[in-house]
Amino acid sequence: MKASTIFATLKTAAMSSSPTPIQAAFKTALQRELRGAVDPASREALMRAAAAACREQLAERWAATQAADAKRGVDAPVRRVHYLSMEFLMGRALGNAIAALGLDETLREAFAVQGQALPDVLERENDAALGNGGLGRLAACFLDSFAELGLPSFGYGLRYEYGMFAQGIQDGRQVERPDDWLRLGNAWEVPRADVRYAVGFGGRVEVDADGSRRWVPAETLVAQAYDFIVPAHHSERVSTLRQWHASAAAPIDFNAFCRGSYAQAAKHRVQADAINWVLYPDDSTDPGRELRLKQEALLVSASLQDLIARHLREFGSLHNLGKANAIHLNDTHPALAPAELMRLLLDEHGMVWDEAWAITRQAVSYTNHTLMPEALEKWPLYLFEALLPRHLEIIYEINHRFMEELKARFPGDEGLMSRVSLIEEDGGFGSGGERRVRMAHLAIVASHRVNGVAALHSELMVQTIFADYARIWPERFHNVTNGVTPRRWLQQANPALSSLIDSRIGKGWRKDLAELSKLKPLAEDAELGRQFRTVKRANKERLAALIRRELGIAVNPDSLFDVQIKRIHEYKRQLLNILHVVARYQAIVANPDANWVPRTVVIAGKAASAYQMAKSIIQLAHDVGRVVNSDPRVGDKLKLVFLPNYSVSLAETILPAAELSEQISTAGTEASGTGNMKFALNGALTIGTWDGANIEMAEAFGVENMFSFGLRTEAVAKIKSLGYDPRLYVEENRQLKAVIDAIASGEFSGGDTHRYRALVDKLLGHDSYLLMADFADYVATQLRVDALYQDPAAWNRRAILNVAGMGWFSSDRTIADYVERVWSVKSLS
Ligand code: 26V
Repeated sequence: MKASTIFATLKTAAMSSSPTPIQAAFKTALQRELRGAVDPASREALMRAAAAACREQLAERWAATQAADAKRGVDAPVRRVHYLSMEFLMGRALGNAIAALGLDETLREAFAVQGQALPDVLERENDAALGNGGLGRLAACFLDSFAELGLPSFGYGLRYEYGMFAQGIQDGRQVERPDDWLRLGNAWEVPRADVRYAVGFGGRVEVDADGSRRWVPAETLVAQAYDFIVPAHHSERVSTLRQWHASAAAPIDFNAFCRGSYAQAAKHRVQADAINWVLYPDDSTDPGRELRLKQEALLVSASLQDLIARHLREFGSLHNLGKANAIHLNDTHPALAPAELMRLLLDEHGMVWDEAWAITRQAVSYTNHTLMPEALEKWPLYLFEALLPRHLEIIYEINHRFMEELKARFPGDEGLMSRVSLIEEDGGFGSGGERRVRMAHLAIVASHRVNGVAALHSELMVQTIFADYARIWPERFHNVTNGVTPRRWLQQANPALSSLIDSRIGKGWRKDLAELSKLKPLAEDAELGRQFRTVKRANKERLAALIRRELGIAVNPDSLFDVQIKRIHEYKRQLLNILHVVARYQAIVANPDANWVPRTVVIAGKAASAYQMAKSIIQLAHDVGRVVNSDPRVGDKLKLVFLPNYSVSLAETILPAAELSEQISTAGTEASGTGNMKFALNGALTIGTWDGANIEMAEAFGVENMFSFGLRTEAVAKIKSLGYDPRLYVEENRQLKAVIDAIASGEFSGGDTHRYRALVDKLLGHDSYLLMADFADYVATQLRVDALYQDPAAWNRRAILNVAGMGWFSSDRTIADYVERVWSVKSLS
C-alpha cells in the first residue's frame, strides 16, 4: 500500500469518531514518522512509527512530571526514590505505552485498515532483556508502579547493548549468543547528551597538606545518561529509568592513529566500551570479575553524582540530602553506593565524616533477594584496591568505627566481630583463602532499613545469613512481600480474561487490584466458569500454535497445560519436574489404556553460561522430550516441550495459557518468586512447596485451593541435620528407582551412560535440594491434579478463587509498603 493511501486511512480512522486531542496529535506524529519509512505498510515500519509517536506524547508528560517533582518542598513526606539496580527486565514497551495513552482502539483501527493486526505489529519490537530473572523483572514492575503511584523517583541501571544473552538450542544443548536488541533502535530511550559524569578507576590516593585525602584515578571514563520512559496508566505521570552508557574520556589516541596504529588508537575506546556490552560477564575469570566490578562502580558513581547535582539544583545545600532522598540497593550489586556517597560528600564536597555518615545511613536502604550463600557478593581485596583505592579506605574506616561500636556493646565477642566484619579475613566459601570485601555487610551497616521479599524469606534472613546483624540492630530488618504489575501481567498479557473480569466487576482492578476479591462470590457461577474456560482454551490454542511454529511439535490444546518457566537452577528443581515426566511416561507405557489425563509439560528458562549442572538439566529436558514426544504408545497423553530463549514477551504468551503452575523449589530456598503470582493472576492453579510467596498466596486464596506438597522448611532442616541419605528414598520407591535407572542407563541419551552420570551421582550422593525426599509426595500430588482436572467445574471454581485472591500481590501494594516502611521521611525516625 502506498504511503498516501495509509495517511488517508489514518485520517478516516481518526475521523470515525471525533478525535481527542491526544488522538489527533498522535495521528499527526504517526503520519510524519511513516512518511520517512522505506516500506510504510510493513509491520516493522508501523511498529517504529507508533513507538515514535507514543514517545512524543510521553516525552511531554515526562517533562511535566520532572517539573512537578522539582517543585516539591523541603517538607515533602515522601523522599525521591533512587532505585539502583544492575538489572531491569523491561520486555517490550509499545503495548504498554499504547494502553497507558488509551490509544489501543485508534491503532487497532488504523492498522486493521491495512490488513495488519495490532498484536502482530507489537511483536516486531525487541524485548529489552537487561536482566537475569526475578530480581530484574521486579525492578521493571516497580518502575510501572512508581509511575502509577506518582512516586518521585529514578530507576538507575546500565544500558547493556547485548542484554544478557539470547539462548539458542543446538542438539538439545544451550548455546549463548549476543542479544542484539538495539539493532532496530529503541524508541523509548531519550539520550541525554547533557547528563554526563566522569567516573574514575585505579590510581592512588594523595594526602594534601591539611590532611585531606584525594583520589587521583589512573583512568577516567564518561558515563552518559539514556532515559527509558515508563508511563502511568491512570495519570499523566511518566517515570524514568536512567541507564548509563560508558565511553573513554578521550575516544581515540590521536598520536597512535597518525602513526597508523589503529588498534592501538582504539584500545581505550574498546576497553571502555566493553562495560556496555553484556550483563553478568562470566565472573569465573579475573578479567570477568574486573569488568563486573567496573560496571557496578560506574552505575553507582554516575547515579550518585546525578542525584547530588539534582539535589543541589533543587535545594542548594547537601545538609538535607538524606531527608529528601532515598537510595535503594536492589540486592548487593550496587552496594558500593554508600562508599561512593561518602567519598563524594567527604572528598568532593568537604563534609565531615559524622555528618556524611548520618546522611548516608538516612538515605540508603537494601533489599536482599536470595539466601544462597554463593550469590552473596564478595570482592577480592586486591581487585578492589587496584580499581577503587579510595573506596577501600572509606570501607576500612566504616568498618573500624563499626568494630569500635561492637567492642563497646558486645565486649569480648571476637567471634561476632569477625563474622560481621566488612572484610573477610580468613576466606570463606569459595574464597581460595584470599581477603575479600563483603558487600552484603556493607549494605547492612550503611542502611537504615534492610528487607526480604516474602514473609518466610525475611524470617529466614534474620535467622540464618544475617542472624548476627539482626541481634545487633533488630529494628533495621523488615519484610516487604513482592508483587507484580497487573497492567502488564493481566491487562496486556491476557486481554480476553481482562474483558471477562471487566464484564463482571468493572475495570477498577487495573488501578486497585484488591477489587479482584469481588470475583470471590462469583466463583460459584457456572456460566462464569464456562466463559473462563473458553478464554483459557483460546489462550492455549495460541500457545499450541507457537509451539508448533517454534518446535514443530503438535500439542493437544485439550490437554492439561503444566508449566514451569524461570531461570534454570538446582534449587528451583526443574529436575524434579522432569523426573515426574519420566515416571508418568513409564506408567503410560506400562498401562497405555488407563484413563490418562492428557498433559503438556512446558519448560522454559536460561541457565547461567558457566553453570554446568543447569545446562545438563536443559539437555535432559530435551532428551526426555525427544523420546516421550515421539513414542507412538504415548501419543497425546504426554508431551514435554522446552521453549527456547525465555523472555518477558514469551512469558506474556505462556502465562495466559497455563493451567498448572510449577512452583516446586525446596522449602526455604526461593526468596519469593513472582512468576507464581503471574500464573495465579491468569487463572492457573499452583502445585507448590511451602516456600517464598507461595505461602502468602495460599493464605490469600485458601490453602485448599493450592496443590501444596513437600517437606516444609523445618522438616528440610531436620532431615539434613539427621544425615540425609537420598539412596534410601530410591531403594524404597520402585517408581523412583525406575526413573533414575532409566536416566542413568542411557535410555534418553541414545545409550550414552556418561551424559547424565554427574547429575545422577549428585542426586544419589548429595541431593542438596532434596528431590529424592520430595519425589513421592510430588507424584502423588500430581495425581490429585489429574483427578481435579477431570471435573472442569470444580477446577474452574478453584481457578477463579485463585484470581479473586490475588489482589494483594500487585506491585502497587508492594511500593506502597516500601514507601510506608522504608522510603517515607517517617521511616527515618
Ligand atoms: C543468583 C545466583 C548467582 C550465582 C549462583 C547462585 C545464585 C542463586 C541465586 C541468584 C539469584 C539472584 C537474585 C535473584 O534474582 N533473586 C530473585 O529475586 C526475586 C525478586 O525478589 C525473587 O522473587 C526470587 O525468588 C529470587 O530468586
